[in-house]
Amino acid sequence: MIELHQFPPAFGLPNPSPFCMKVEGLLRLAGLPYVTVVEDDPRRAPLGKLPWLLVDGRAIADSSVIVGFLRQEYGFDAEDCLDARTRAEHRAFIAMLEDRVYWAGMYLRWIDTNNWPLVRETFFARLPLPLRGLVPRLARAKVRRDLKGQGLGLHDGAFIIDTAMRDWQALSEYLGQRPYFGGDTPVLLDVVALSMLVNGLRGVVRSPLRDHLVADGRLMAYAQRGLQRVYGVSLN
Ligand SMILES: N[C@@H](CCC(=O)N[C@@H](CS)C(=O)NCC(=O)O)C(=O)O
Repeated sequence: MIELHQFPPAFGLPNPSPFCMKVEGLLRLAGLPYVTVVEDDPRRAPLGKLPWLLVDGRAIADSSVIVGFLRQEYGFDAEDCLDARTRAEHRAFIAMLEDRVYWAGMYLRWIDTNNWPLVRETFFARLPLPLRGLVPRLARAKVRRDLKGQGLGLHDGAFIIDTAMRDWQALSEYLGQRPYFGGDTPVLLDVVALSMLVNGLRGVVRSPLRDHLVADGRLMAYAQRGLQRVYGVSLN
């Protein structure tokens, strides 16, 4: 049996982590049975991040390693309907989403003062009282450091939001009138984009980026359609 180690659900989403949602979405598309093991502290994970899988005593950490594992172990390739050129384009969009758009989302949730109180409340309210002040402060400082290391965090909020807006605009154009990036069927890029998109819409109280996403009818319809198709839930 596959054990999926991930954060508990939050913000009315299957998961507040786009990477956890990605792996759960892939397992669902593959039709593989799995059980979820909820973890709150990523420091205990094999690579210090969630999600990871435990399969017959083997730990497989990092969503992109998991993609390769599912292909090798179960013959599941979430891109097998794509030609080589389209796979190459999707690879570039996945990198944009995971290596940049994700970090804009981290900025909005963890650093932007409009959203931080909700995030602190959601993730840390159950901590015992003496830790409830300290742990969120340390976690926020780590996100600030990580954001600087990534590079986006060296800029102000306006630049970060504008960058992510342009990225979503590019993705919306690329989707065009198709139901999914895979055409009629969701593929790997869909799972990544949907996970990132719904996390940009929920768990963020206020931001011009969220307003931009809400105003893009194509992306909103895509989010509804995809969430229902891949995760069996709707975006309330
Ligand atoms: N490259 C990893 C990224 C996973 C990741 O960034 N997970 C975040 C949650 S969305 C995490 O566990 N962060 C904890 C930390 O950095 O301390 C993957 O694809 O799985």
